[in-house]
Amino acid sequence: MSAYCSMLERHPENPILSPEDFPYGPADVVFNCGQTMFEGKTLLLVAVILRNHPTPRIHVATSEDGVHFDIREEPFITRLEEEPFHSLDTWPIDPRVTRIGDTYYIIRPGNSQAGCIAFLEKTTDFVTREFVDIVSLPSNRVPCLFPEQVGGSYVRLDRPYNHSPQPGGVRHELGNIWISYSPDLVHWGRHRFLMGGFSHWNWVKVGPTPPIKTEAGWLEIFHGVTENCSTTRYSLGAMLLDLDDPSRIAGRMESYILTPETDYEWMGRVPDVVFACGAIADLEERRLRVYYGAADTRICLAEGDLDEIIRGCLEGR
Ligand code: BMA
Repeated sequence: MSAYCSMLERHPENPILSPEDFPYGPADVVFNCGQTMFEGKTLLLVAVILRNHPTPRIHVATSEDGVHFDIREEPFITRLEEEPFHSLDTWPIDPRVTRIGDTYYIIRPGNSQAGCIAFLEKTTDFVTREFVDIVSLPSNRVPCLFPEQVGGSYVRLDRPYNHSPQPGGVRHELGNIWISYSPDLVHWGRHRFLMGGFSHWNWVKVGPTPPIKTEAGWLEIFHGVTENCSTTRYSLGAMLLDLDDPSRIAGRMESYILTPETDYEWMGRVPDVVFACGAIADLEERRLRVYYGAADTRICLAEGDLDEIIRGCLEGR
C-alpha cells in the first residue's frame, strides 16, 4: 500500500531504465520519454544525456513485455542540422508522440537563448523523421496533439508561460493549459484557456501530455508543480475532456495520481520529480501504463486500472 493515496501502482522492477543500463554509455541521465505502441511493441523515445557529449539525444527503445527494453544504438533524434533551426534546438528532450492515422507526430521543445519553442516532426517507421515546422512561439512548453480531428479540426493542448505578478509583487513563472485548433497541424488558433493549477500539489504549473480517447472522454494525464521554500515537486494528475467539445472539462481528480515517494523519485539530477510525456492505454485490458521520468535521471513504470481512473475523474476524487 502506497504511503500516499495514488491511483497508479509502481512496477516492482522500477526503475526499468537507469543510466547504468544504457549500453552505449557512459550515460548520466536516461529520462522523460515519449511513448506509444508500434508494430505490437511498446516503443519509448528515451532522452539520454551522455557523460561525454554536450547535448542530449533521443533513442528508440522497444519492448515485447513493456518492462524489459532493447535500446537502439543509433540515436533517432539529435539536434536539427540546418539553420535557422539548429541554433534553436540545443536540448532535445521531452518528446510527446501522437499517432494520427499511420503517422506518428512528435513534438519536443527547442530551448535556446531565443526562448522555449516547439518543433513538430513526423515519422512512420521511427527510423527516419521529417521536420514539419515550429508550431509555437516562446515561451510555450510542448504542445500535445489529440490523436484525431474533433469537429473537423486538429486539436492540441499546450502550456504557454504566464509571468504573473503574485500577491506581494513577486513575479512568478506560472504555467496553465490552453487548447487550440488547426486545419493542418501548423497554423493554430481559436486559443482558449483550459485549466490552471487548482490545488496544493499543482498551483505553480500544470502541463499536458497527448490526450487518449476513451468512451468516457479524452483522458488527459498532466503534470502539476508545487513549490515550498526549499523544493519544487512534480506530480501527475488526471482529467477527462468532453469528447465532442474538448474545451470542456468533463471530470477531474482533485488528488494526484502519482507523486514522488520513493528514493529514485526523491533523489537524482532534479529531486522530487515524477514527469510523464504521455501514457499508453489498453482499452481491452482496461489498463493504463505511464512511463515516467524519475528525478530527471531514470525511467519508471506505473500502472493503473483505466476504469478506476475514469471513475476518479468523474467523481472528482
Ligand atoms: C520541466 C521539464 C522536464 C523536467 C521537469 C523537472 O520543466 O524541463 O524535462 O523533467 O521540468 O525538472
